[in-house]
Amino acid sequence: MKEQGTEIEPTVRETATAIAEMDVRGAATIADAAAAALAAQARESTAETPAAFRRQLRSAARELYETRPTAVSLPNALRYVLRGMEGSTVAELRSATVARAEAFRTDLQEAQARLGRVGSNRLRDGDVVMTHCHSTDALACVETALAEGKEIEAIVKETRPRNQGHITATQLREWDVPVTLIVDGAAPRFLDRTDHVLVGADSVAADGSVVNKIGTRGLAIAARDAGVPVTVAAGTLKLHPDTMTGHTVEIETRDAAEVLSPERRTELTAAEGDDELTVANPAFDVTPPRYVDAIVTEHGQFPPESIVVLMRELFGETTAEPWAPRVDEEPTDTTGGANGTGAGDANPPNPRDASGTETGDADRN
Ligand code: RUB
Repeated sequence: MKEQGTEIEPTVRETATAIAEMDVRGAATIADAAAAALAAQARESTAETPAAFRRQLRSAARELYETRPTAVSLPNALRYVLRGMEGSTVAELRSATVARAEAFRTDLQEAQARLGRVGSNRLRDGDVVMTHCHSTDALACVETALAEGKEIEAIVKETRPRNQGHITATQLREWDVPVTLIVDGAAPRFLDRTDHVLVGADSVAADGSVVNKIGTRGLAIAARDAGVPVTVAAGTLKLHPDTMTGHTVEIETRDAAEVLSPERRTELTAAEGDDELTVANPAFDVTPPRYVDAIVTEHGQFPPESIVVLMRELFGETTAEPWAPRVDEEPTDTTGGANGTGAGDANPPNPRDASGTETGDADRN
């Protein structure tokens, strides 16, 4: 059933729920799912006018956008797809939007394969990599190295509270990589037999700061102390255009129950309803560029401090919320809905070509 008034297709709502509840997770996978959901919205829309069609697509984009705040791949994907929403009839708009979403998804896959080849160059036969969380970009580097005949071993941090390290361990075992699974606190102890720390990113700021799963920063600092290089595998979809104009990256805070179940909380505290035991559950942290050796993208590898050069090359002059109408777009309607007003033209941030503008910094959480 469609919800009255919004005309958002059920597929979009299902995808939004899956992202919010982390059934779909990881920056690249979220972007892919969001593009697929916009394609579904375009295909299934019963809009009778171009204005109604555009309004629905923007509402769908907003619904998807509001699921999780930290991975910039999500707004980047939405903006890219909406920018391809061109045409003067509903049929034209529909086919252009679907084609754009499909192109995005194909490009994303190709970009990850290219990134994997770049990242694999950093790995030698016999290397031991330490991973944190589950990153498809990081794993693409390992996959290519294996395909090139290199033997790779992995030390996999479990990554509390949601243990995404288990997903990484499963994938690596499918590829027959020897895996040692460790609790997060054991990482420094295992760094003396690690050749590379290899992690992904949810967002990369213009100053080269890397926003990734909570615990990445501590791992990178420990790795620097141990003399182990830190490689961040992050396709250009993870470059955060707004940080070029000084915006910070919002760090998602998740439910306390992920860390401490209500039952366990009751066991820990004598008093019923004791609110002096506070649980903090930030899902991501920011690793300053000085702890990162290289950011590996599908366009090559970069010292973090120079990622801004790539961002300037890829992005345009301004960005806008993904649902903002483009300046060259004819006015659609004035009846509300989710279409923004008067915002600038946002060039498309996708693995092939992207959008944005000057230096900034990520949140220092
Ligand atoms: C996932 C996470 C991953 C990045 C990169 O966090 O931090 O390292 O998203 O993943 P969560 P990828 O599980 O909370 O979404 O390389 O697959 O884009």
